[in-house]
Amino acid sequence: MSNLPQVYGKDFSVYVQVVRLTLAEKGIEHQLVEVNPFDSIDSRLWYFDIHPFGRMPAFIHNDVRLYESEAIARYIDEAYDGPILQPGNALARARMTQAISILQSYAYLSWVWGIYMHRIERPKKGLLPDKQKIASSLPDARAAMKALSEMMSHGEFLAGGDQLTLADLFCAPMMNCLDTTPEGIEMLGDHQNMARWWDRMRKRASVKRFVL
Ligand SMILES: N[C@@H](CCC(=O)N[C@@H](CS)C(=O)NCC(=O)O)C(=O)O
Repeated sequence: MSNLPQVYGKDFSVYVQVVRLTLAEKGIEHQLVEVNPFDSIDSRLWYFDIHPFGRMPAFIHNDVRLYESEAIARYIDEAYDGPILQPGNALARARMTQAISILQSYAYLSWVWGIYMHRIERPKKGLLPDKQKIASSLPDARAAMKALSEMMSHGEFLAGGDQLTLADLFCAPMMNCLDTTPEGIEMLGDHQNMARWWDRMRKRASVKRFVL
């Protein structure tokens, strides 16, 4: 039987991608156990024993069981060997946490659900984008982009330094959604350091394998 860490969810989920990126950057292989929270509840009742809210991702390795992507990512970084993905310095670590919080609280809803879903996913299903929803998402979407751009003004990575951190791994999957939309392309045009950051991130093996 495989002793690899198991990540529960679907490959398209940005939060599943965050956990897979974290494992990949640490140099750890894993098994994806497919479960789709958007399927009918009857087909996935078993999963509520693993994740009480039925969302993705969840993580199991030996007797360790976790859910919530930030908790999982921090655990992976601290419990396994490999490159360190959280700054040791208190201020840099707080800035990393601030960036992750911006991404979870403002960027996820506006970039992914407010803009990307309406510009890209709904039209794929033959549905019209809700232009009202896109318009009402733009203030948070732009504010999140500006805040991250300012935080990165002194470094190559989002926590503001020259070290890849979990903040970059939270941002890459969300940016991958946003940059396929006209609104995202315009925002990246206004924040060239974020555009350069995304160009660099897209070249990483982990991002090519689990996000693009
Ligand atoms: N705070 C959770 C968020 C997880 C989350 O919302 N995942 C989405 C997919 S990216 C999901 O499972 N959605 C299913 C639903 O909304 O029912 C985490 O960080 O793990």
